[in-house]
Amino acid sequence: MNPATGPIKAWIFDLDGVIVSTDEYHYLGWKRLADEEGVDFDRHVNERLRGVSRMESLGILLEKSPRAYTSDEKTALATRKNGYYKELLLTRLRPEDILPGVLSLLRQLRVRGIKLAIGSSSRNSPTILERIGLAGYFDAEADGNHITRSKPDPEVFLLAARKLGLQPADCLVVEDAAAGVEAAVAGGMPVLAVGSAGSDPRATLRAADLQLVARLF
Ligand code: B16
Ligand code: MG
Repeated sequence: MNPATGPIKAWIFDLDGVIVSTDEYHYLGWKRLADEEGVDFDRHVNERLRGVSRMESLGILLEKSPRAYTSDEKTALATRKNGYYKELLLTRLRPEDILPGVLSLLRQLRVRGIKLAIGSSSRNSPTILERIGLAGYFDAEADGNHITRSKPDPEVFLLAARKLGLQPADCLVVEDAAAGVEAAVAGGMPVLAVGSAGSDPRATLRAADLQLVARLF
């Protein structure tokens, strides 16, 4: 059977903005850094950071910086923001923060024998899964610690498929970011776009949120 027309055998979930709203904590961390450095930063610019790596996010934030930074200074800035972000993860993040519909959807997919994986750009992915009570839940995890090229490169999703032992075309990616939708398409994978990417024309399927998707089962 042509894998591109065969049944979907796995769902690969982006983490931030799909499983849990850590995107708000990223925003607060970057906003604190930007304010301290005197850089204009708002939620509109923050939308461009969805799904892209920590250093690429910093590069976008510094586009409006009044001064230039050396490479060492940039590394220090990214480390500082990550400290602010981790502080929020460790003090605020709870299992109750899992987005509506997610647990119901995961359970229903499991019952149907569908494999489940994480495909996230975040190096904090293991901490986040631990905090929300989903450590060890997924059949495979691929995150920012395992890759060299961030979304929109497909590396993280291709790695997740490989860890599952499946062809990319047999895995449905679930994404909330334009960079993630682009990555899935580049990897030859069907993609369900939700949330901020919910109207992305490149997506195979689109939905406002996973609560709606869970109700389809
Ligand atoms: P970290 P995802 C991404 O997670 C975030 O959307 C993005 O805003 C962040 O810059 C990136 O992870 C790296 O995160 O600084 O924790 O390594 O959406 O791919 O799950
Ligand atoms: Mg995301």
